[in-house]
Amino acid sequence: MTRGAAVDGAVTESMVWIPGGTFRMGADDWYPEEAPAHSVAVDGLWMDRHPVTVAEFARFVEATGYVTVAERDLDPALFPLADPDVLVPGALVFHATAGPVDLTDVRNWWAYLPGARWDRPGGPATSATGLEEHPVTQVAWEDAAAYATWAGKELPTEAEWEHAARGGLDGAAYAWGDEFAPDGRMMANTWQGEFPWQNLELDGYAGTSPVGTFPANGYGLRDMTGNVWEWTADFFRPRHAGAVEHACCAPRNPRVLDAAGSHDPANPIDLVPRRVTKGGSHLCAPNYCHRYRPAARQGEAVDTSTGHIGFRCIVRPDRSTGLR
Ligand SMILES: [Cu+2]
Repeated sequence: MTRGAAVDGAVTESMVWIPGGTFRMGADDWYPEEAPAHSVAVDGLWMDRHPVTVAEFARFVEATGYVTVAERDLDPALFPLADPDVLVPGALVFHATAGPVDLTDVRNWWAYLPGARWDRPGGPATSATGLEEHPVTQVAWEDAAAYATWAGKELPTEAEWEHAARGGLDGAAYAWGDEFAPDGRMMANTWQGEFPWQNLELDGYAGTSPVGTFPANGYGLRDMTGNVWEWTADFFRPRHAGAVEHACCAPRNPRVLDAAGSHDPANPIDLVPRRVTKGGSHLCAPNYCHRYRPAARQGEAVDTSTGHIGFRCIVRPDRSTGLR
């Protein structure tokens, strides 16, 4: 296909062409959910240069009247053990602690704040004024998918996202190579210092940052690492499917469409399926979560809205010519 053929409708200057190819997906030397590393082939596609911003999401809400998951009442059937009185609209907001805490209990730094939502991401007393060029947060998976549909786009699969994040540096630990801060330069918005109490802000930001603040990867994409985790289309599995070691037989455009098996085994009463998020966030720190890498992945309940998850969209060339 040619670039020109696809540049109409939803595909604009805000997107970049990601060439297709075969790459090593996953990693064997980090967290178990990233293994096994295996060859995967994906087709070329158009991808948003940066995560969807607050300003972009505001245009969507203004045009459609869309109400995000964090603004809706919660379904008691999904929370059988919860007191219905506490099932009020809201979202998860991070708060730094005064000192070191038990890192196995996320409740030490996450609080469910009634009234927190995409345009009040820090809680009801906050606003998104001044954050217009930051990634939108407090969006559940359904919100991301609804935005994508409105924009004439889609959410990427995990394989598409990871291939794009690598920027052509096949097998590198980071999106820019194997060194975290080459020549001392911070390449992404992550957490430096001891999470969750000591944020040294060597990268200049305690929270999210305006999209495009940090260098682009090899494909011209910004913020594929850090700033916010990004929703993908795939349901989560605790490991990648087994490796096929011959390039001839690498899975092509794999996707995980089955919600069964995506649930958190540590939380058997949780009936909400999980989708894959990618890229790590401004809260990823070496002492807690070294996930500011293309191979890193987390399963997130689809109804979760937090201050460190956003998304970006893609357009596949087979669809792009018919878009308005
Ligand atoms: Cu992390």
